[in-house]
Amino acid sequence: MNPVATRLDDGVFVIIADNPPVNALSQAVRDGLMRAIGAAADSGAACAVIACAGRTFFSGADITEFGKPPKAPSLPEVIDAIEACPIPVIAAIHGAALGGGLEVALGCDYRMMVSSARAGLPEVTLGIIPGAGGTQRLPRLIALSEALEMIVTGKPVSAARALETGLADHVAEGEALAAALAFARSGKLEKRPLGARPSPAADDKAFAAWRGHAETRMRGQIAPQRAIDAVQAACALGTPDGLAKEREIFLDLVTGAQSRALRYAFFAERAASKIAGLAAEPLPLDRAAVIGAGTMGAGIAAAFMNAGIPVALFDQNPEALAAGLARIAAIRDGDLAKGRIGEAEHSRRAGLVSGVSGYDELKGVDLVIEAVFEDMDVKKAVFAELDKAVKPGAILATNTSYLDVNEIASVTGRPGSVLGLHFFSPAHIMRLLEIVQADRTSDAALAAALTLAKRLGKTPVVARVGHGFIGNRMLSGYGREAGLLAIEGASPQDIDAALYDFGMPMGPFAMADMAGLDIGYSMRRKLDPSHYEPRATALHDRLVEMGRKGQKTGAGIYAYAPGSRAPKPDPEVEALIEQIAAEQGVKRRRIGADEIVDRCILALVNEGAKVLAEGVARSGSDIDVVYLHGYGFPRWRGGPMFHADERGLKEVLARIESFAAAHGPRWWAPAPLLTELATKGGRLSEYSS
Ligand code: T1G
Repeated sequence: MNPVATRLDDGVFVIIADNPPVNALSQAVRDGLMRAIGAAADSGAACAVIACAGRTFFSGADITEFGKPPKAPSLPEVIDAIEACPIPVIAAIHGAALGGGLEVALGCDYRMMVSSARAGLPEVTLGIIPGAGGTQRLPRLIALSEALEMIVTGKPVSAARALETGLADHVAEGEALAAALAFARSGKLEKRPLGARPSPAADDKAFAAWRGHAETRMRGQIAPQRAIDAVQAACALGTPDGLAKEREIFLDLVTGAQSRALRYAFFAERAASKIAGLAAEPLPLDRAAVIGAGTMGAGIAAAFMNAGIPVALFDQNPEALAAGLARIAAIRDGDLAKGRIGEAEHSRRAGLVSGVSGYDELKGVDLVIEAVFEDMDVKKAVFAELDKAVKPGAILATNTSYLDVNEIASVTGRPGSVLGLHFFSPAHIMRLLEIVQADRTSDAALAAALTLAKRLGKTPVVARVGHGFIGNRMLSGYGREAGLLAIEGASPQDIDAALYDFGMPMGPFAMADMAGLDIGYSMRRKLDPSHYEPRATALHDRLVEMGRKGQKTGAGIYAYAPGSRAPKPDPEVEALIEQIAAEQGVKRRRIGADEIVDRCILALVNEGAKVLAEGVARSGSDIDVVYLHGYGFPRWRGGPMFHADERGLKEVLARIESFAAAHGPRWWAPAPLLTELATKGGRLSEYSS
């Protein structure tokens, strides 16, 4: 069925595409557009309008077609046909004109946007560049520096900004097609193909500035640099040669590892919030409360405030409550100062937050999130009180990062309404939300948690109960290997540098100093020794006992100049490491970056395969979403599971077996699922339990 309809509307040839859910430019749509523009040329109409039905203008090429044999007509052919159409063509943009969608609009002679619409070229976020003229036509329409910003960052612009830069010719209120028809009849339109315009003047300063931006802010990614190559070609070559150069770069990238990983991440995120067969009535989420006014509690309450959900912050300690409310106010004031929100939104948000100290004040809330001290007895006491105080049917959630949610639920009379909502600090910023589905959590509560995640702008991943759930359980192996490597001979700064170069946002030692070495110290004292390797944290424990807790005390694994957060290697720590190695009878050796990366990253992979086999994670792609959104794993590697698949599970298994031979089976015995997939074939990222 042709998803593109046409009609003649009082002298205007109207073309409407309808390809739910987001009008991706599938082969059928491209074919329909090609036929429609041919008909427009012969229609005798004064001009044509291209619009889309549904919630958005074209959202870009159909990503599901990538990696498959291309099907004619190609998008560049369609856009060339639009540009060559003898009558002026207007793009009527609502929702978002993204990627190929904006490129279609650039093939038109005029671009009309409704005020709520956005326009962007997000291709670099998929590891590619605009491949249908975007890098050639956009710099012929708007200033080179503005074109570079859109193409290199991939960030869309608002209709207002598009009007300012000249990307949009007209911005209107109301329905896009009606506004475009009014624009079409508002005056004499003319053909003004962008491809016929002269090449823009090169600006080497702008090129250098954006190459620097890409190097620092998009470290490790190939596409942003190649996108700049394509824009430079627009300045150096005429349109046909420039388009050919762009296409060559696009085709080179679209078959590359980084694009495969980034497209995988795009679909993995969307799959994570879909639970097959979860049919449940949506529960109300109109009022929330957060128990515990510490850093996490205040951050979680701020996330609700920012999402427009009234939230009561609860703490029985008046000083703690005041400090928590002040923390939330500081977040709000910071957003105002940085221009992220205006005065009206600032005061609206202030009105959403209240402070309470009595359980009886929680009667009317729909959802409570407990964020008190990470101690089972404390949490049980709180849940017993909540169960009495909060109305029937309200959801009781715990923000615990490790503890058994089934055990917490057991002290309530409503286990069906109990689950984990594990936020990552800072809770109002980090996208990841681990939703811990306890054994008796009802479908209604789980569905409500998924809805809540969407309202909070979080990326949810459902985990089952298990020590540390998904992310933190795997992270313990990563930290363990870093700790052992430091004793075995790699310096903390070498270990941090190797993992930073791999693409992690920060090395494990710098991260430990930032979080505070005392956090792990106090947790290990409560942990079952089977959960960790004391040799790996001997250094951390010694430092805490010396009062060196990390950045907050000006010294930890690294030294910090007063007022500075820049880690500096400390000879005193290096001497301490030598001493601990001697005590452990470890003969230190030189250790290269490859072994450092493999020991830490494959520890994640091996533990992830166990998490997967136990059903604590539903799928390998869920595990990857946890690591992309909760731990800063480089997105252009897809996540630990996808990374292992791309490396080859046979090679990964052989490497892990070599570590088992060298360091013993306790931590390095290969996960049975990894052995199975490596032997029989299969991919961790495609496995689901
Ligand atoms: N192709 C195929 N499917 C897509 C798609 C696309 N471009 N965009 C979204 N979907 C699916 C998505 O997987 C989900 O499926 C459903 O639509 C709803 O999406 C030549 C080569 C448009 C802002 O990068 O940013 O053009 O899970 O949940 O939150 O130079 O989708 O329901 O089965 O995200 O309202 C460039 C990608 C492509 C835009 C809507 N375009 N999409 O967000 O819904 S490359 C993009 C988005 C390109 C050219 C190059 C968002 C959205 P399911 P959703 P949403």
